[in-house]
Amino acid sequence: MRFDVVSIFPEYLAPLELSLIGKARADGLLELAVHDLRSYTQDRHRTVDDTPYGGGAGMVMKPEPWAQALEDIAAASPVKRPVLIVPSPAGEVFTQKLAYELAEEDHLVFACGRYEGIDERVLEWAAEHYTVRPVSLGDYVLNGGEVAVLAMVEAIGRLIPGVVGNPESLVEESHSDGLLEYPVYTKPSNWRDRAVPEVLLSGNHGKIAKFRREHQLRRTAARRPDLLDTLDVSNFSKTERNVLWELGYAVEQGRAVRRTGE
Ligand code: JDH
Repeated sequence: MRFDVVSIFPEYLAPLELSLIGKARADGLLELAVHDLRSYTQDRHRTVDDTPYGGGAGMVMKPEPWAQALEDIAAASPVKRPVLIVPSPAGEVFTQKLAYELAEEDHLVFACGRYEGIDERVLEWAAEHYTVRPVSLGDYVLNGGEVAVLAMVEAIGRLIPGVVGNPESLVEESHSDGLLEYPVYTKPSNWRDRAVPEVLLSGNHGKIAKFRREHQLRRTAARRPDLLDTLDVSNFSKTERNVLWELGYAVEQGRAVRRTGE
């Protein structure tokens, strides 16, 4: 897999050289290049922004340096139509599902905007060479695309075979069931007067699985009730349904529905 990142702050992407992704690069599992957008400018001031047509606060990124950068990168692509990811507060939300989808690609190019974003015509024009995907990291406002790219490259990169040390953890993840994780513990078994839940020391694997499942459901109901609303619970066991009931949910037509007054 090849990654190219274009940014006016290439130093911002330095963490990609470290840890998991840096190791995968060193092992030849993925290639990554960071490009300074200013190196594609033609004027002596290396200008990348200008005032917005229609008025308003802030500046907009000029199209010409972007076209030059994206043209050069597309020309050097190992594939016919690379995917251009454009981080944007107005993009589709980046999810684990999208990470899996993008991990199948051979070439991903990331265009990091700053200021109020990139002139919209760049995205229209880029569709001639790329599959263009405006993507948002989530519903909050960042100052530019760089932080989003750090998160996306890490989430996608770790799905490439060989990048994550223990492939079992990936298999477990891909079977993850739309619920939050159960809590985890390690030694010492007593720490500052807090004991690890006894069942986890019992060696009874049936009871341990039941305990973990119950806590997944509890956490999800408390922190992410939105996940329960869309979950298919038609295959839930009697025990799982009982936990849901205690959390205030009934099962109706394969869905968990909040119990009201009676
Ligand atoms: C790329 C520039 C800064 C800030 C306008 C938008 C009111 C526009 N999840 C994510 N949040 N933010 C980004 C992101 C931000 C970026 C760029 C990605 C390039 N910026 C910027 C504010 C606005 N603002 C929100 N509206 C409610 C108007 C750009 C991101 C990702 N991925």
